[in-house]
Amino acid sequence: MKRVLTIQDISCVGKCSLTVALPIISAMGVETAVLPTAVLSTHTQFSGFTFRDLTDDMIPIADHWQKENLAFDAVYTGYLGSERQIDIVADIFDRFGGGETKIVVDPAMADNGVLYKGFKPEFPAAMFKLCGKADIILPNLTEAAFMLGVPYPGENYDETYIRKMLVDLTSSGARVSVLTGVSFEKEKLGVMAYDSVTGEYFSYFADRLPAAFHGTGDIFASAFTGALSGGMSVEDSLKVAVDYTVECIRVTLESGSECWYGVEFEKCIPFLVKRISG
Ligand code: PXL
Repeated sequence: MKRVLTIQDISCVGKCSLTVALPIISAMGVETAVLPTAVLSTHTQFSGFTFRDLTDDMIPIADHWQKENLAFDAVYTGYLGSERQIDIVADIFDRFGGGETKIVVDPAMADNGVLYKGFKPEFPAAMFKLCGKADIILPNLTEAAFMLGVPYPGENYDETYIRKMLVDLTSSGARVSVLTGVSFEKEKLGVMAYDSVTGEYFSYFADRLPAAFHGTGDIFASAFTGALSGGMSVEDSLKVAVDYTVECIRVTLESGSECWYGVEFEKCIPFLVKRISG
């Protein structure tokens, strides 16, 4: 059985990070080991959340795994709370990466042109350095702009701009860069990717639905990692992740839930399982 290690926080309520990665990757038939970086009462879009930092536990946990000779088919990181955590994660990549192990970094730290609450302006540069250790990185346009030190383009970009951004993202050292939330036509939304070894671009779009929900980046990255570590190509894994994310948004829109809370990804797990076995 394939085994993924995912390193991110537990936001107890709020459908993101580990509460999304665990069920989604497990449902895809891949064992999901976790390294929780912090426990928050909710994600940081709520006000008044509690925050228990677990940074000091990360190295002893990794030490134990090494003693036990544990290995992972993929290591996938999401939201990380501090530059110190980034340094520890870089060390964990060195210890458990290499060989066939795929490293996936979702630099979850910003959206809609702004950094999430609590991140200092220096944080994106540290995250960009971590991206250099990854096989595949999955930023949205906001995260990419922050890491490259360029203005957030909003919706004012074309394919040439995105291609350049993708190439610039691989200057970190990451082999494959993927930009999420890309749109070249009003009715379509999807992803574009660049493989710096083959020089090839890849894109995949779905119909744009009339709402944006919090947490869809984590759903996308989790489905992508589950598909990839299950043996699919990067391109097929991106298609699975786009299709699943769109299905989650469609079902949530139908049920009339609030956009800020998150999508009803649980209802769409049967779709995901069928999608990867079809
Ligand atoms: O990736 C979303 C996310 C994860 N974890 C925490 C967050 C957020 C987004 O706001 O606050 C703690």
